[in-house]
Amino acid sequence: MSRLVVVSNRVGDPRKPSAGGLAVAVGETLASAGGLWFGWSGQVVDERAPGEGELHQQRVGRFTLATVDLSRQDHDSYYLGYSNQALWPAFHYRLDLADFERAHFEGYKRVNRMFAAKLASLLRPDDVIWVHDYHLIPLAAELRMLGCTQRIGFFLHIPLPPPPILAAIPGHEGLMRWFFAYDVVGVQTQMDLEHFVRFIKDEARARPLGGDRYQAYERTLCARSFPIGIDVEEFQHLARSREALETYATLKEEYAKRRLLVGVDRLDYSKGLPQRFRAFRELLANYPENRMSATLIQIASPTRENVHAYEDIRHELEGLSGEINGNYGELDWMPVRYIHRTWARRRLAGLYRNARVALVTPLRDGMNLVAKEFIAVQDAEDPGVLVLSRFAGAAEQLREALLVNPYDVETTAQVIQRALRMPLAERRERHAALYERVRREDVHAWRRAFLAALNGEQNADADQEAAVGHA
Ligand code: GDG
Repeated sequence: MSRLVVVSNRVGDPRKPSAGGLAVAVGETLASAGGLWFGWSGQVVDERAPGEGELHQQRVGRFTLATVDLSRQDHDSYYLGYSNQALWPAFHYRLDLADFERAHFEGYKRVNRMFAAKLASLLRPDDVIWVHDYHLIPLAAELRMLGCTQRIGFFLHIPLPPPPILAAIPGHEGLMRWFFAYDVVGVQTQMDLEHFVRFIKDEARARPLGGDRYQAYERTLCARSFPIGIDVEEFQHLARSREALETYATLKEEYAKRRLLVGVDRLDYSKGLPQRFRAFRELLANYPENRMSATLIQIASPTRENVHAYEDIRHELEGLSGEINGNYGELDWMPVRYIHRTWARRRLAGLYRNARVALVTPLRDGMNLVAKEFIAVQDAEDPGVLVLSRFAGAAEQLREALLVNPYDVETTAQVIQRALRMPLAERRERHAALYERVRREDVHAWRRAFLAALNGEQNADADQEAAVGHA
């Protein structure tokens, strides 16, 4: 059986409860079948020269974690610079926020080259390599230049914008060549896939070979959508933990007479937080029955704080929550609880379960796992309502949520009002349909489908176990 090699910018120890979706998804496979997980160690070393990094290897159960440190210059150009100030905004349709500085682009290529060199030294001829996300698009091309002929797949966790936006990225022709070094390119949604296919046909003159196969630059790739899911059982297990139950009990008591709305996001401009706060303000202004009652708890966990655009959004949110609380708050009721800290994952589960309404209203999102986590832990007899942006990847699957256009603040407020007033029978019916899909299309189905495609299996159906990484 081939060995699975997973490559992602950050690696995680899947045994830790803080491990996120990817760690859980690939960790389970690696833990049972063995393999290698390769990525950045998370360490930045000031005295190191650009393009150099020390390789660390650690045995974790049956698999190996291999990580590389980054020099300060590499970290700033590859990670903060090109990945998060050029590709992240551009792929989230925000060319206005993108900074295509040449030096950052050079750093991005340099780090991918360095990662490829370190990784190549660890590879075996029959390995199957699964690369994750926008930080590492050139990795396969670099590996190919070193003579690697293994099957290599790429999964993009963020959205793939339409061709005119991609075409605005300087050097986008190079992006195409990088993609064609992979055997499989996976995206989150059908819409992302349509964008990708249009782009490779228009810009790389890719020739369709039938099915989901395309040929260009003397290579053939398979392009397909693989919507990522969550580990439903793992999250339900967290919801039964002591911390989750404590959080649930505390909130239940405190908000006995109120109606709780929740939002949980990394503090990122793609998540539509100012628009969400404005919609909530509109709700209080237009539907006064919600005053002294509706309370929005917004967890906005800090990320990438040293990127300028993130500072602006933080100030905007502090201003908006202060304004709403100032205008509507009473001695014994604060409409917005804005928490700019990371919460324990277990507590999140308790928070979701208390909420009458979840507001998942990104302006653009690859998938959005919070929407699925919320559905997974609702009480089926008395479930909360999901208000979901039509621009989240999750909206392609979660059709029974109340879908909104987050830019349309007034209509979003109307929809939130509808969610708050939704009769029990309708809540149950919608939840049952959503839960069924979240459970069926979970993270394990996602992993199996991707690995089956990467193994070149004809019928890469989610129900089939892949030969590689058979968990
Ligand atoms: C990328 C794509 C795609 C949030 N706050 C806290 C916390 N979280 C957890 C949530 C959830 C995860 O972080 C966020 O996942 P999302 O899917 O919402 O978004 P991104 O982080 O932007 O992830 C996205 C995803 O990749 C997977 O492919 O869906 O579109 O952008 O699990 O619960 N966790 C803890 N404390 C917090 O305060 N512990």
